[in-house]
Amino acid sequence: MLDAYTKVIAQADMQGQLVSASQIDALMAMVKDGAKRTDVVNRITGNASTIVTNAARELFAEQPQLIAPGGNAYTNRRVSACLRDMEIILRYVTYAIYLGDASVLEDRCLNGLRETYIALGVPLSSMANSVQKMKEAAIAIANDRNNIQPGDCSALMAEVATYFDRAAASIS
Ligand code: PEB
Repeated sequence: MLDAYTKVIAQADMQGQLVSASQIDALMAMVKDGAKRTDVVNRITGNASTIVTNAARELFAEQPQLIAPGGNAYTNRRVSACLRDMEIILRYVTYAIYLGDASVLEDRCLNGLRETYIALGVPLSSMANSVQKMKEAAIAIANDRNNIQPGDCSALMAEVATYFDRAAASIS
């Protein structure tokens, strides 16, 4: 499990090189924007249940067959497993955002998840769709311009999007 700092150091170490000036600049920029990163994580975490339930509601409205008899999310037990899965994925995405690196998301959440879903008969494209819906909601909340000091968050928002995209791609 790596973060943005240990990754740069581990790579340089493997190549027997010093960390380069441009890599240090990139890490310095990350430190400078650290408050934005923690704010984004805080906003997503604080709104996690809203993000998950709205995304699930939208998904089931678009694909009612999922919760109809014979659907993979039919019965309350399976709907709750579904909400729980979405919440787990969202939580690991917040870890990746905080660390500035996707390895924790990859290693502890996504690794083998696709195979698990195939074994359980969870429809992969629907699951990936639920992640995309969480992405839209999470970015809307994280990038909400009310009550924040105005600043440029475009790079960070693009980075946040990549973690959701990575999760969706690995299960589709
Ligand atoms: C992954 N999900 C389910 C299971 C596991 C995971 C291991 C089986 C065991 C259980 O039910 O608890 N667990 C989950 C995860 C991690 C983990 C992400 C990461 C570390 O440890 N079904 C649908 C929708 C979708 C869905 C598309 C959007 O039709 C999800 C929600 N996951 C779903 C459902 C089940 C499940 C299990 C319905 C229950 C399947 C079943 O019991 O038949």
